[in-house]
Amino acid sequence: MNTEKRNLVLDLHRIGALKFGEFKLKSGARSPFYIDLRSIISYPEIIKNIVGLLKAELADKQFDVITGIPYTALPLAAQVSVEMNVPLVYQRKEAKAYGTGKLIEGHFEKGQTCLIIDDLITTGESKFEAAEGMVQAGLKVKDFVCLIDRSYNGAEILKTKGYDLQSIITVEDMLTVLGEEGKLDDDLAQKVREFVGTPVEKPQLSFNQRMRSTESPMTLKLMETMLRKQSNLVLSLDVEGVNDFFDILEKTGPEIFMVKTHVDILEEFRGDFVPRLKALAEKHDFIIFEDRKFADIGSTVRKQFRSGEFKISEWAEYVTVHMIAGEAILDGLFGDLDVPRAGFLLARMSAKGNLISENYTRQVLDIGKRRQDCVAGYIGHGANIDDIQRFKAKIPQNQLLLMPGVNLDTKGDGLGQQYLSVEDAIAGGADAIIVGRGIVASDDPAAQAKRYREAAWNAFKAKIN
Ligand code: 5BU
Repeated sequence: MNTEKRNLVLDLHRIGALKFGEFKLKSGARSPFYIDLRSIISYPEIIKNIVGLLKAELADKQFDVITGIPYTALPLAAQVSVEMNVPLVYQRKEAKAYGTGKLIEGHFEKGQTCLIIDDLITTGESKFEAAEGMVQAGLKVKDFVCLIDRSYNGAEILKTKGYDLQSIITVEDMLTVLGEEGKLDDDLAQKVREFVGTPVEKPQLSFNQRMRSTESPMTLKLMETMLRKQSNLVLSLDVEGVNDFFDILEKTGPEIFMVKTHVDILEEFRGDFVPRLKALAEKHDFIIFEDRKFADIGSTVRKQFRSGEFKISEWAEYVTVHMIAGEAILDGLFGDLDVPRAGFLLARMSAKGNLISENYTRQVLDIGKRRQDCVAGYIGHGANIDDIQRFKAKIPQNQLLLMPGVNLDTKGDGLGQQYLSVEDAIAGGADAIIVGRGIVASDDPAAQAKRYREAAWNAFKAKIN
């Protein structure tokens, strides 16, 4: 480690930007150290040193514009921009509500490459969000440079989306320098090493532990049914004919723990539809889930859920909900209802080119986590196992991830649907798979349902044990 880096560690420690002891993190976890670089702007000498280190790191990289993630890294990037004569851009925290409404400030051309500077990397999440904003604005992103890497495997995580990460100093560098200078004792340094050596993801709980930590009866009901039926297969029964509907459901009922309907696809919705559906659900012990994808203001969705021809709330215990209209949709749907009902929030979609962003997904998960009273889990998808795992790590373990867009025999349907294999879906972290045409469009739905159930349940069992 060169003198500049050693000095940086010592300076940061001296000004209290690196602290050791016991700290409670936002997540509730306890950490033996704490890094807060916000105050460095008040120390021009330290900034000068950092900018020198950044310039050395950037010397061999290709980029047309540069940015720093607000707030801490933005003044650093500004200084680097001036000294290296590279234009600066930056991303607003919120899009402007008036004027141009643009998210990125500064002049650039579409197709240019933007290098992103940040102060710290822990999970990589804020890096993905920053990159996404730049990419949406037409810039390319390849390299990230962080001042301090305090992550377990940040570079690997960024690599899952093709980004390269360079860091100026690591936690190990800090421990070495401070140890050598007599500013940190060995025990504390060891605690920090152990802490950082623990992946940021929470330890994976067993399914039983997850059930014990689930307070919502509606989520528990799903988990119990899965275990009782030894199935994590949801049948997506999108057929027009009522006779076909019941014929397939009678044959596949033993294999599934839940049926997902699109009731508005049926050619006729006769008076006996609901009693017949409920009778079959009782006979084969499965749950009824209507994929209505509510998306309007609270007052409207309340009527859509409870009134009209279908009176969905009377027979579907679970429904899907888009969060585009904000949290009040949950009160509209589930408030003042005399039967227990819950929703699955659409956190990610399987459709090609869908407009859901990382940022949107995170906000959906934030709401769902707060509203476990009426949110049983999420509908999600991903490009590959790594991508799904990263998404799954953000979902509370006492809620469920259901994954549509699963097919064992084909990759797509020519209308934008993108399929994953059962193995990839479960390995990524899906708790249950939703399968439609893989079963419904076959000549032998019963045999296909068995095939999907076995593949999904075996993969799931191997994982949860
Ligand atoms: P398929 O026949 O297995 O492609 O049917 C998938 C079902 O899941 C279908 O009912 C869709 O409406 C539903 N779905 C989906 O495919 N992808 C999504 O992102 C969401 C729902 Br949300």
